[in-house]
Amino acid sequence: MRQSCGSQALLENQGASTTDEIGSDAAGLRALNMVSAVPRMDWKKEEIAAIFNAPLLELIFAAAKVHRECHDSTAVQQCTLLSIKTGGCSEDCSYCPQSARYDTGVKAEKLLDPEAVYAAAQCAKNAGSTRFCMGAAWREARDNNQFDQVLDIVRKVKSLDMEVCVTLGMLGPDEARRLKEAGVTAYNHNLDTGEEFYDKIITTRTYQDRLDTINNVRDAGMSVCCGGIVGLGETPADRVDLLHTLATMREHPESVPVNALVRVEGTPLADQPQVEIWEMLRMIATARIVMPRARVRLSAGRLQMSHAEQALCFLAGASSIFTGEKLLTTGNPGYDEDREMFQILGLKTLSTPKESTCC
Ligand code: SAM
Ligand code: DTB
Ligand code: SF4
Repeated sequence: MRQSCGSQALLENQGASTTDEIGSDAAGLRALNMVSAVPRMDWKKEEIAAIFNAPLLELIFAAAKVHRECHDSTAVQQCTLLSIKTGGCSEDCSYCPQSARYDTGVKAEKLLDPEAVYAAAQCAKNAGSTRFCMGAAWREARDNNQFDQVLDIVRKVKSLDMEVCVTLGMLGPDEARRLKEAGVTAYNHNLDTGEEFYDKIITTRTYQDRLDTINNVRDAGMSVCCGGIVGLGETPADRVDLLHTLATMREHPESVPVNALVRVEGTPLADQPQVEIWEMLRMIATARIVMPRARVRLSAGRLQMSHAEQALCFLAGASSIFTGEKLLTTGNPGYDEDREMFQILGLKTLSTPKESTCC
């Protein structure tokens, strides 16, 4: 009698047939059996749904295999965030403490001066960060004096020889070109959630606006950092929608932040239930499988996770984190705590982008 092993055995034990329903364990196991580390942009939504809904430990195992084929799984990039222009934002993103429409206690501040930003970036570099990401609570970047100041800041931070990322809201082609010329490596602009659910969360800009910005970023030659948030009240199908949009872009984003909603008092989403680790793991593992070369970033929400939970996220394919005591306005584990976690887990800091042995 033929011996079968691994998920093939599981499949056979379940008597899987080609008529299995999408979302069944058998369909999931079959989808995992077909996974490869070669990037594809022709994913069908049903294929991603089957992977996303596969038995969790098998999903993590499949993602871990892809991760090891495409990346050095012992290296995790540290990326440090700084809010260079905090609060007072005109937009109505329901999760965001920086919207002027919600009473969250976050005050509108002026753009930081280049010296202060440079000092923070230097500090981040000394602590092991190789990427510095600067955020502004703006609807969009406009051709004005404030934007010129951001360009000065970018030039200064670039001199530290770090990857420079900015997230300034919507971006037109000219502003994108000028950011690239000033030395920006990557632009972060999230889709946040699936297209169908999107208008329950934000009404002041459309999904298409976001896609247009991402295209402008790519056309200007910057790398695209684009992901979303888990825990907004979306269904698993909405999460699959988001992953499908990302994984069928003409090029996969170079980095994919997966945020767990940070529930902030005063925002419309303050009373959402806490995101469960299992939900984050499904999202990270599926992102790893459908976008094998991307840096999948375990982003907001780490303060609520134990080291053991974060270890599972790294196993499932997360290859980057935000470091430092603050994200933009909310808390994050400090450098010392992360250093301890890296030591326990045998992880090292990704020292240069080249160290990621992409297939
Ligand atoms: N204003 C710019 C924009 O919206 O693109 C840049 C900054 S904005 C704060 C960047 C991203 O942070 C958002 O798109 C969202 O994905 C994430 N974010 C904001 N508030 C969050 C929260 N409370 N929990 C999790 N992620 C959040
Ligand atoms: C991303 O996807 N997450 C980061 C970064 N990109 C800009 C922001 C998280 C913000 C969490 C809420 C706050 O600290 O204000
Ligand atoms: Fe403004 Fe960005 Fe917050 Fe939306 S996510 S309210 S655009 S700062």
